[in-house]
Amino acid sequence: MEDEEGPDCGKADFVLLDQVTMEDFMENLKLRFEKGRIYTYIGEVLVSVNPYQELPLYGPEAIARYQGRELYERPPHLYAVANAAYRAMKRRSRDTCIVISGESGAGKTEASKHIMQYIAAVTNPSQRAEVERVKDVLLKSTCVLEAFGNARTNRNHNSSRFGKYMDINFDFKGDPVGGHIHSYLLEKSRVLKQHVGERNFHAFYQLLRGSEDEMLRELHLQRNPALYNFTRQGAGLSALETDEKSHHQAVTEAMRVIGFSPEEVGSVHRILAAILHLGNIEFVETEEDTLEQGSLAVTEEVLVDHVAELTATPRELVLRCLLARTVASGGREVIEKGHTAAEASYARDACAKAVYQRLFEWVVDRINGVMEPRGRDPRRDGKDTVIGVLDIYGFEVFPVNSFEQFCINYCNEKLQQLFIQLILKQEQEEYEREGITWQSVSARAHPTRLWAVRERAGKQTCGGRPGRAGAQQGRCGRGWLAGLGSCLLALPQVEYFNNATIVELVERPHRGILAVLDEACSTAGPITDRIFLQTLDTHHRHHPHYTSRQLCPTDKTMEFGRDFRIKHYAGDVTYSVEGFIDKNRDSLFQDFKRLLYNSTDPTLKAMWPDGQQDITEVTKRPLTAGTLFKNSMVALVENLASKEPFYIRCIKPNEDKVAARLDEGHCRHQVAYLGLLENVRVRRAGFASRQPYPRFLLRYKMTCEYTWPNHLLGSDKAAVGALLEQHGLQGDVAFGHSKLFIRSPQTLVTLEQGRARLIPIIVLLLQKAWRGTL
Ligand code: AD9
Ligand code: MG
Repeated sequence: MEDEEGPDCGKADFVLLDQVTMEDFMENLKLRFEKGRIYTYIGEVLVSVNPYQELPLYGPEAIARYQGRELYERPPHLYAVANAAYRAMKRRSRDTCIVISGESGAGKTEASKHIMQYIAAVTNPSQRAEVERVKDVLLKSTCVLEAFGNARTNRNHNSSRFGKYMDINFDFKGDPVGGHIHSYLLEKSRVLKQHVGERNFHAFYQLLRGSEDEMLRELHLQRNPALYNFTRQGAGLSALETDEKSHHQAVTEAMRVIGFSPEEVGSVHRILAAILHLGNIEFVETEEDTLEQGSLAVTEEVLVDHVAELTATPRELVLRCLLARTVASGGREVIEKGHTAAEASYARDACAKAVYQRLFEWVVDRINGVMEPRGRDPRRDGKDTVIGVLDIYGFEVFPVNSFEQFCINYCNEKLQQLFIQLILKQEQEEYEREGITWQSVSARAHPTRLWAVRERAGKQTCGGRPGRAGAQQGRCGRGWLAGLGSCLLALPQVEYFNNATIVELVERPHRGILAVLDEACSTAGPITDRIFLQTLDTHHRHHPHYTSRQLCPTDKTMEFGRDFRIKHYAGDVTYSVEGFIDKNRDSLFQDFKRLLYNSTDPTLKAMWPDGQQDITEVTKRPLTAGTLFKNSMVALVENLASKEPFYIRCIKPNEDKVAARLDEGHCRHQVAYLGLLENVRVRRAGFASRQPYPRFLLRYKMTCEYTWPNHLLGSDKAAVGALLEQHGLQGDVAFGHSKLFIRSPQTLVTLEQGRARLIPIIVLLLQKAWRGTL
């Protein structure tokens, strides 16, 4: 593959580095980036650096070059990983998944789109109509989800503000026959508030700037986003030069192709408009105290008219929901309690957020309904296999971090755990499949564990003891025939940080941060974020990954009674507890739910099934946002763990989103917290390289008299044995059923050098033969 890339492009696989140090790693990453080689492997893990410019790497021709090839046959690429996941799924009928991780702006969503495009391009050669339909929906769904779930942030102009996991179902022919999207934790607080320079979700601006005049009139909207509280705060309006109108058309067209009816699209637009009007409603305390409304009034009644009209609900009820709430006061008795202005503003905001969230979830459900595999009978059609693609928010640290960052960073801890487990497990499984016995001293000490993993001062080690490898090599080295059987190897230890303790800190029953938060939320009477923080301090005062100003009074970077800090695997993050309880409760007055359930707009009504209940029937406390998120993370990790994983680790080259600039400090940090060096070490500790016998022969057969130009040794495996024996390299390899496992990168280097010496001679001979002068 390096031949194809050109001579000075560095190592296409970090495993081949001479030494595994941060310096060597960065040097290779930088060299490759400068040459436009944004992809590099660590074994089967793909490291990708966002180029922030269009590179000629994608499209039908590039897809054709990767289609059906083995991972290492071509230069590292997303297409190669997509192809490997697809082939693994097809060959072994095993579910696979592609986990894409990295910080905001590192290129995860773009990567997921290239993967989808690859899969769409290489499937359905027979052009079956149903499969084409599914592919269309899969591709078009991205555009719709981005409109509703993405926003401009300071770190990324098209930042996904939700996590996305998409399953694609394949039939026995390997054609996509359906799919399912799971979305995680939409950042709905963005509907109300945006930081300086940021924007609300794209859908609002697309509606305002992209709609025809007549439609805007019908929605009682004006074109200028600066006229609406929810779209003017971040002032990131004019900075974006994209053509909102064409986006609006593209999204509307995508919705049509997916199967949204014109009525549904109309409802979606009306709901967005209603949210914008809702955001402009203000409250004033009045002198008069009317029986219906207490002493509160809205400043612009016409806005209430608009909200009522657009949500197809009675105006008086909308007004009542905004100004008061009904409370069950024991038994079936119900009383109405007027809001203060502050309570009314809070209720309005809660309603706006909830309406947007339900809209987003409805859009996802609607797409899922269309993608559900149709008319499939497992007895007749066989079981579908699945490729899952995970594009989920990366680790986040802002000047002020709240409940959302806490959840996002917890999600990253979970995924990091999975990465540690899977990378080890995957290696183990491949050895088993290939009939190579893995054995290490510590593994025997802990027979229940797949790999030997030992805790040492917060670090863990995997593999056996150094020194045994030499002994094992000796055993393999008695002759290539001896090596053809199973081969015992023990591996040097690789240290890596196991973050299980941080995951525990967050999710442990009763004492974990989420459990303490839930308990605070269920406490009757006034409970403050500050009390929640005090309870955390009591429970975790000795935890090595937890601290607060109370526990560490000299640390002035935290505020008393407001901040706690978690030492995450990716770095320290200080969280402000302000709003934690409220965001975790995530409650909306039942009056709003009932109001919207009773809408005469069937689309809106369908989003509020829980509005059926009367306030007196609402007895059960709904699960909190934190618990729901934790449950969804546990389910996600279980799901991923059941599949064969492929990893894409995305790196953001600089903070300024500029092309062709790789800031070393910025990248080093990402390389460190993504655990990439450990990944290289684990890979090298086992086998640096593995190759199917035919491919190995194809590449190196010219270096051995028994194999060039063709061998007569019965099998490719035997021929590879002869080749290695001739080079005296047989001690450094293990022979699997179908693959050769090469332990040290040096062996590969020796073979490569031998090949490089011979190639000019062979070319010369071929040229002479061609000219007939031989
Ligand atoms: V976030 O967590 O959703 O905020 P992502 O998803 O990691 O983030 P995204 O894929 O949206 O980042 O990439 C950010 C921007 O980088 C894109 O809008 C492109 O302008 C740019 N980008 C990313 N990958 C590529 C690429 N392969 N080629 C060219 C790219 N530009
Ligand atoms: Mg994204």
